[in-house]
Amino acid sequence: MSEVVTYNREGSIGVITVNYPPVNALSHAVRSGLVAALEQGQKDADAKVLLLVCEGRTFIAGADIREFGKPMQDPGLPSVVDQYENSDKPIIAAIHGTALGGGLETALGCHYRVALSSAKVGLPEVKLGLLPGAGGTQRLPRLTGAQKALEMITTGEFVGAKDALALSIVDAVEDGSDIKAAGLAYAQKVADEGKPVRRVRDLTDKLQADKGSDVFEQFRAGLQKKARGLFSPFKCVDAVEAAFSLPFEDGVKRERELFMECMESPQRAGLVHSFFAEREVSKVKGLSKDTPVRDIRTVGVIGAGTMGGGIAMNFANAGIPVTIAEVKQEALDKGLAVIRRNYENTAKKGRITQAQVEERMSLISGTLTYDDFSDVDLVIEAVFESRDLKRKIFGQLDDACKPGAILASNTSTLSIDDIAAATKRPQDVIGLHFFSPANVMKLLEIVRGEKTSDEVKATAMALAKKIRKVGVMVGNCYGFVGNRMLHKRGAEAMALVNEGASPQQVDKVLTDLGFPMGQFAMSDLAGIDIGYSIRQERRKAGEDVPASWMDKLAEQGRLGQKTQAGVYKYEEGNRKPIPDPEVDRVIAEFREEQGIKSRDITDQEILERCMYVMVNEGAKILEEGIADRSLDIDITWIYGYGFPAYRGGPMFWADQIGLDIILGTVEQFYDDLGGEQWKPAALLQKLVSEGRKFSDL
Ligand code: T1G
Repeated sequence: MSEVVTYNREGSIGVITVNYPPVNALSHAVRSGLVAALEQGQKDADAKVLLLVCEGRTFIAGADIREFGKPMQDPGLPSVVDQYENSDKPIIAAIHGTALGGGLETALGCHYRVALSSAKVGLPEVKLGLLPGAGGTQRLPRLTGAQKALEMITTGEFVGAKDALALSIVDAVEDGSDIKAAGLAYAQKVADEGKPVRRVRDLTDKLQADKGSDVFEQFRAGLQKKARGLFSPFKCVDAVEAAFSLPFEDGVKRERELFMECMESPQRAGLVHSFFAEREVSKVKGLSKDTPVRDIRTVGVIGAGTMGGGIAMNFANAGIPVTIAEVKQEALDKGLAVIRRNYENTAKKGRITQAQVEERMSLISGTLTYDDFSDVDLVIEAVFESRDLKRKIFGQLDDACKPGAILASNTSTLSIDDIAAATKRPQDVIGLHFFSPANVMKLLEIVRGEKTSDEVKATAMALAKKIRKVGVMVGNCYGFVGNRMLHKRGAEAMALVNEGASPQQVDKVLTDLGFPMGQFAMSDLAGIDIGYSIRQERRKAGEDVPASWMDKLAEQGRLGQKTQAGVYKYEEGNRKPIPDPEVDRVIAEFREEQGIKSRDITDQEILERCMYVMVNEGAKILEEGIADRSLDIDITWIYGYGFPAYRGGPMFWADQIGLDIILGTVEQFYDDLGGEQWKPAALLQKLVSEGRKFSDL
């Protein structure tokens, strides 16, 4: 008897129980156990109906993703689902938690479904680059019709129990939290009423209603924009369409063909890597589940500007009271007004209610003195990038805040160790680098200082989860992980334009790769003056930072979107970047001044120079221990800069290309172009010589 799936009878109800923590995923053991338990139930003459229920926090949450890419072992899930559907005794699935993917498909193979009101169901395979591969694309539309099935399957969004009831995905919803009691009661009702076996595959009325409609063409057209560059959403539509054009058996065959196409696509590999990497990043080297974590009940933020305001919103959203400190009442009032306006705009879009706007605003207060921080558990400094100012503030906070309060900086380029040295509590100092807009972007780079304690690191990681950020622990160096690699890409992009490419050609190569924005459109969004002042600061510090045509734009006051002109021009109230002949003139003038003879540059060269320089820098970041694993770099880029998750992040993407190819190209550029950024990373050379990948580290 399987120990992950058991069978026992309660009265006239045969109970099949799955118990495979953490989420009852359909591993080989679970699939085999389900078949064995079903056979027992079939043979049990005293069992009139069968009940499928799960222990732990959720009903089956899908196929076991850890088995992907390995040889599939029988029984495959489709055959398990078919065996349940072909049972001659009615089977009831009792759903709690999240019935997802193969979990929902298994429930759809049962004859009735009862769910707790807190439960959710969904077919999120598309988020892994797949499609429901155990009959979901054929059974779901038989219950919901084409439109809703297409929406659920191409977005992977979950549906709450009450909506699932309205869509006939479940047959009953029960309040309370005892799923077994709810399941037994419903099963008893089915037995008492002599309800028949009702196979979803035999339901056809919803199919008739949509037969011949153009819903599929309409959906494909809509996906062109929403699913730009993606593979599986379009296969999802093909599979659901088969339910309306083929008999069930043929439809399931068509689904299987399409599923295998998705399973073999590189996008599935990238998305599955991203799925696990997002969970692995929270497991930080040197920390464990036993590392103590401090309770963060109240927070202070210094600076009510764009970053400070956005940061404060994250805490209000999580129900944590936050006080913003400014030097002038006018700046404070302006900052609070911007926060309110952001919430009002979100409410206008229907994403939050007006009551939530007021509730969150009530959690945000302002002050002109650090005396109000005497009892806060955490302060996050978010003033502009001046070393002296930050050090002064941290000295003052050290005096104003209680012992044990954590002092964090949102700095994006300055040294956390240098800032910590301005206090007598370096063990309580850490970097919390938010990405703009801070209340939207999910990435939080958590920058450990030399002296930052494990308790403070663990507290920061736990806090990231609480404010719904993806926290990545990184070391302290110029630009940490994300910006350090971004600066290399930016320098290459500017050099490519110096040499003959246009900004829009460079940007298109990056958006074709899957980034939401190109390098220069992103500079315009952030403000060209930011890069300009960083380059000026580094020149002042004596670094050899080459002159740039972008300096000229900044000096002409073309700062980007905020001045309706930067690398691109912008029409009033429109963020769409428009190439500007004036910029072409500035670039041509700059080339002439510098004696540069421009040349045609291929898209491939742009791709290699912008992306391989990042991979090479990422290898150096790993060598230096600034990132512990290549997946930390992947997640930083996916959640901080929009690197397409279906490519798995820059290091996973490099693995797929082949590190030998990357290294050969880096060496060639080092010969041709020179520059520290093209010096091949020793780790890259080592991995190639050993035939290993970044993901092997
Ligand atoms: N397989 C293996 N492990 C899984 C898993 C899965 N499907 N889902 C979660 N885990 C692990 C996860 O790695 C973590 O492990 C722990 O469970 C808790 O997860 C044929 C082919 C269920 C909503 O896509 O959306 O079915 O880090 O931190 O925030 O058509 O996990 O503790 O070691 O995310 O409470 C379809 C994916 C698969 C669901 C819970 N199913 N999972 O969220 O916890 S494809 C999915 C989730 C499929 C069929 C096809 C979430 C969750 P560890 P967690 P959570």
